[in-house]
Amino acid sequence: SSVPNSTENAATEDEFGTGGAARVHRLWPEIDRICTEQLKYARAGVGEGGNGWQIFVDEGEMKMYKREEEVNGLVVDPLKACHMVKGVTAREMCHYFFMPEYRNDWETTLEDVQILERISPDTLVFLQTHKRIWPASQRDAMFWSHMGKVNDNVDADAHDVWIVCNHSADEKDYPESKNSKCVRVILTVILVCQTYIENNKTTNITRDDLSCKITYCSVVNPGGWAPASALRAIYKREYPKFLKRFTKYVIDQCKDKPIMF
Ligand code: 16C
Repeated sequence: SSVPNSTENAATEDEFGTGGAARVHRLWPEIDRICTEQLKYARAGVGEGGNGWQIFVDEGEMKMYKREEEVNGLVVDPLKACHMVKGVTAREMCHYFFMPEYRNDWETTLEDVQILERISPDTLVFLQTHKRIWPASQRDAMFWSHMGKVNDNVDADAHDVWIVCNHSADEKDYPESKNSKCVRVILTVILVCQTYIENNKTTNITRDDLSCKITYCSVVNPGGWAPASALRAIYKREYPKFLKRFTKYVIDQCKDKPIMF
């Protein structure tokens, strides 16, 4: 375009495919920066053990890696998971991960979900209360969530790339989110999905031609005391359970619906 900085151009050529509404919000510079940073982090490989990633789940296409890290005595182990599923697109995966109406169907650790702000159709602020794990205090999480299409042409072999990025929001921006019975976790999560089409077909594409490559990265700081060994045992059980349940859910939801690119 000859007007690279116009609002109209921003709305159509944004790197994450976002419309104008989110772009004028006070949180947009942070959302844009964290999404770019997390996408780069998700794309970086796990190396051959040289950079600290240790595999802890190896079940066919699904692999999960962790790095053991602690901050002020709290376990904050970063996680990176890779998976490949058939029959769905990147956009479909991200749609079911992002949209609040489906969350209770696949997320098993939730007690309550509230939407604190609708910044735009693809950018929401959530307050979630999670199930309590005895003997630790109950946790909640307050985070913005952004879904977008990636248009940076880095993954040239993929048909398309979509992301959802969730990142803790600042309590001072949402003081009403305070709930005295919960300890607040601090989280950064990205789901990156790439669609692949068998033989690069362009016509008569059916679900049998589709594969979706998934990269999911998360760092969760428990925010307050939780026993390290229990916490590691919990996430080793909960992350594989989440990824299997979520991907099966999306496949089931999509199988009789038209393909959404
Ligand atoms: O990314 C996922 N879900 C998204 C949409 O909900 C979003 C949520 C992230 C939740 C982060 C965890 C919050 C703490 C949960 C407390 C654990 C309850 C377990 C109850 C078991 C009966 O990005 C999918 C998230 C998959 C969650 C895996 C669980 C990770 C546990 C990490 C340990 C947290 C500290 C707990 C301290 C007691």
